[in-house]
Amino acid sequence: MSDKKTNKLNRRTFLKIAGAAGLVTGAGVMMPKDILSARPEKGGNGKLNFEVAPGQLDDYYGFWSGGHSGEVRIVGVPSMREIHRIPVFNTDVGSGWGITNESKKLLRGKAAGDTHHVHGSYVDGTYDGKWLFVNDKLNNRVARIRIDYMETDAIVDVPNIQGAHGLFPQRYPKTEWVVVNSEFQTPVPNDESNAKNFNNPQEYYGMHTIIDAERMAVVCQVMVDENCDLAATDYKGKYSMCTSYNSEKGVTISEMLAADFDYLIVYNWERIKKALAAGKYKTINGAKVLDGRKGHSDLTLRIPVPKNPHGVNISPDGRYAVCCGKVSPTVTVVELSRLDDAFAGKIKPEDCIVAQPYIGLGPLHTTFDGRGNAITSVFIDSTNVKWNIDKAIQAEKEGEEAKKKNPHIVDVLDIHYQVGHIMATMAETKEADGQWLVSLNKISKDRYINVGPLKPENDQLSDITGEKLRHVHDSPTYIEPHDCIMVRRDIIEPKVKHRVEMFDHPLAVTKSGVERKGKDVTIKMTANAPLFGLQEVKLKKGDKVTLIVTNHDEIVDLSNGVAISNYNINFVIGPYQTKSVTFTADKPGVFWIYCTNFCHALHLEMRMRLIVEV
Ligand code: CUK
Ligand code: CA
Repeated sequence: MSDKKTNKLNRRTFLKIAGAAGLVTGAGVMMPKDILSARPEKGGNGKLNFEVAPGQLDDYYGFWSGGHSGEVRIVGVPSMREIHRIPVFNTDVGSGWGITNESKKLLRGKAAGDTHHVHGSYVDGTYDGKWLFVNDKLNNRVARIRIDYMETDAIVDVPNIQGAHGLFPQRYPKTEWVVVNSEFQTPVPNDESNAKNFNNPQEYYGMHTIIDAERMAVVCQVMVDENCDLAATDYKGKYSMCTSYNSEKGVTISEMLAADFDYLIVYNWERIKKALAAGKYKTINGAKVLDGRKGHSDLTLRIPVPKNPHGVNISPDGRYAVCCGKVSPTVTVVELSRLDDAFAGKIKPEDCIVAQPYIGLGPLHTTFDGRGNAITSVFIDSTNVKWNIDKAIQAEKEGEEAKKKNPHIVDVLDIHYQVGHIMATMAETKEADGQWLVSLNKISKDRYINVGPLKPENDQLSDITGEKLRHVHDSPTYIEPHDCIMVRRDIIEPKVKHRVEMFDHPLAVTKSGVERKGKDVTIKMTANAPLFGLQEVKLKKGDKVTLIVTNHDEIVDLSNGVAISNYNINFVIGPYQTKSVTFTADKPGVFWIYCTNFCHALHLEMRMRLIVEV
């Protein structure tokens, strides 16, 4: 199908669904003339080169979520080369994640996940290069990745929620808290003790959960009537916020689309801390649950926004929250300095809104170039729309006539096709540098050679240094990044180690040997290419075996793989790293343990026998 046809189809379906609920023309939703007719001509004045020659390094570390692959990826920007994968909520036989004892301890039996939002830890409004945090929408968890090893080092289960979605770390003064939202409302608690409410959606609630970044434990949850979709924190450490598209408490699409307005909900951290200190919470499934429901508390502020909003992003100067309308073709600009007065009751919540410019059909997410411009992804139109924040605010002041001319629109870039998140380099920090933009497009269709029914996603790179957005590169990606951040290399690279500290692992092996206590056998083994520390190990059928291996090779990049034939065991260990597995020797016979990760001219000879005697 041609792109035109697909876009039309998408537009039609959208209008049908939206129209059925009587929405698009509803109050508060403008439909000015299609701005695309006034589209500035193609081509930009940016001059950046995306090509990175052999031996040259990228300027940015891109951290991509992997969607329902459950992982996080490292992509070099601007080359868009996928450099590494960090397993998080998935099983990854390449590294042994989900197979080793160390990873199983974190996964606790759940080696599937759905990562959407990956963000870095902050100090004073910019990345400190210490941690990444990522949500698991499937099993309602938050994981932390330590950047020095680029490995997941903690996973916290979040109780009382489903659809753990928007996630954002505290930006100022540093990341002590991380917030995560529940996109799906559920009964609270959601178990047999509350069975009377299973069929009563009016008693389903959303949660804005606060997690302690250091301890990776739930600090508290703020319960609201609405669902909590995307998340953001301000640059002052005072507020976090979420968009909500289901203020209706609907359980069907048309119910969720019934109202003309939903909300941007703002959470007041000072009041949350006071409420916690005053014991104003109920403990439910181990979490302190505060009441943030409408009319029940002063912890929350609801700013009405049209209609089923999606992304909320904060401008790098910390002044504005930009909230995308999704079903409304507008974005809503909220001035954050007005929140204090709104919480104090001096102004109405809607008085925090300073502009509501037209963007296009299906605005989803916004990013920033650090020069006063915002760029918004528009799903139905398949465009990235660059617009000027000050001009939008100015036109709003001047009134409807000024607004109709759409003076805020700077450029409209066609993308291929159906964009979700977009992100500019450093855009979620006060150091937004307006160099590159990545458009994470959901549908690649005819953009690559045909690989069957499941096509890759298409990540498009644009040079945004000029007035116009200049699309320069396409890059296919495996299932299914939703969001990414791009961090300057000088922030990350000095923090990343070439080898782990050997004794970070309490079981690091310095001397190979076998210990037996009844049926419990511990095999301790070194690996040093091309030799395992043992030539053979004899077991009895039924032994419960723990194999611990430490890689003693000090050469950078020299990893050893440890695989046990027919025992479904396979993991890799980097220099000085230790990993372990536990299994039952239930099959008698001779089984070769071999190195999977090519390590030496005698790599193929790097193997030993596991003899399981009857
Ligand atoms: S969501 Cu996927 S495109 Cu999970 Cu951030 Cu908007
Ligand atoms: Ca709604």
